[in-house]
Amino acid sequence: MNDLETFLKHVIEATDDALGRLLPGETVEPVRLHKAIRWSVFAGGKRFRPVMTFAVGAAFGADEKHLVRTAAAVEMIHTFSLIHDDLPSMDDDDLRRGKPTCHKKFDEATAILAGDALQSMAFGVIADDEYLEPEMKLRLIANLAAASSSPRGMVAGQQLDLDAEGVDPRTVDIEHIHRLKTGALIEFAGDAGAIIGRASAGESAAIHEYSSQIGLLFQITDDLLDIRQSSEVLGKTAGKDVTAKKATFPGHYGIKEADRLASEVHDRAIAALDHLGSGRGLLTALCDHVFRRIN
Ligand code: GRG
Repeated sequence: MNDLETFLKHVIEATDDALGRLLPGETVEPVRLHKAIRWSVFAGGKRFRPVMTFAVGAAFGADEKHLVRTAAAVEMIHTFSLIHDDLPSMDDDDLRRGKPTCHKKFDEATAILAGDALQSMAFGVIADDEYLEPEMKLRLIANLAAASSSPRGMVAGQQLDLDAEGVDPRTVDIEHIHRLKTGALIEFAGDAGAIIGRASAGESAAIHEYSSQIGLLFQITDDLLDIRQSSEVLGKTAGKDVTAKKATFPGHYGIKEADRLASEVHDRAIAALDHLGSGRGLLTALCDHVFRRIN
């Protein structure tokens, strides 16, 4: 196992351990709701947003115990978004993380409530962090609220994405949609590592640029994988973007140009790290990993 693989495995374990402790147990009433929450959270995600927080935090020497609650909180918001995105009124998907989606396994009302609860819990998890100072927690909570909502965050991006379905791709600002829908939360995850690691203003700006490019790269590679990879490997229904007439990078630019764009965005993310001194090895490896990812 190389250094990055060891790091990714460690973040998954640390995040899952925290989530296991922070989420209500399956025997706590209402049992159906807590079973649904745990079903979706522990269905086997890559924990990429926690990885961003841990990797950036590590670059600035942050202690893991200062990072783990924020990492768990961002994963709660992400899982909430996946549960709601899969609902019949949105993407109407049966498969997520290789398992039946929350509304398929349980029912639609329970899936809506599971997402709602996860969203609110995330903010409480940061507010109750015993290791972070109140001012830092407020900054993290305000940033997470903006990144996950509207007009500059994930919910705004989801609305724009729904509005763009079936519309002539040439008339759609695809980069803007995905910078909000997928990018904003990944950007938050990176920025949070810099906040907790007490990065300087210059370092924080470099990390913001890096995280923003990684968020975009993550979505471009996601769109390309939707075309190239099997449902089995992805753990979700492959090829869905084309059938649902979604606004995607390959749909907008063609596959060859989307590949070229991914390479350009990868290089921009690496270039952003030029402004950082030491500790950028892991961040460079992470960027390469997103560029070459297979799921
Ligand atoms: C419903 C409020 C609301 C928002 C939904 C992020 C999002 C907005 C929906 C997810 C749908 C989707 C497939 C987006 C494309 C990129 C993406 C975020 C993929 C899923 O994230 P991964 O690959 O998933 O990190 P895992 O399962 O590994 O956590």
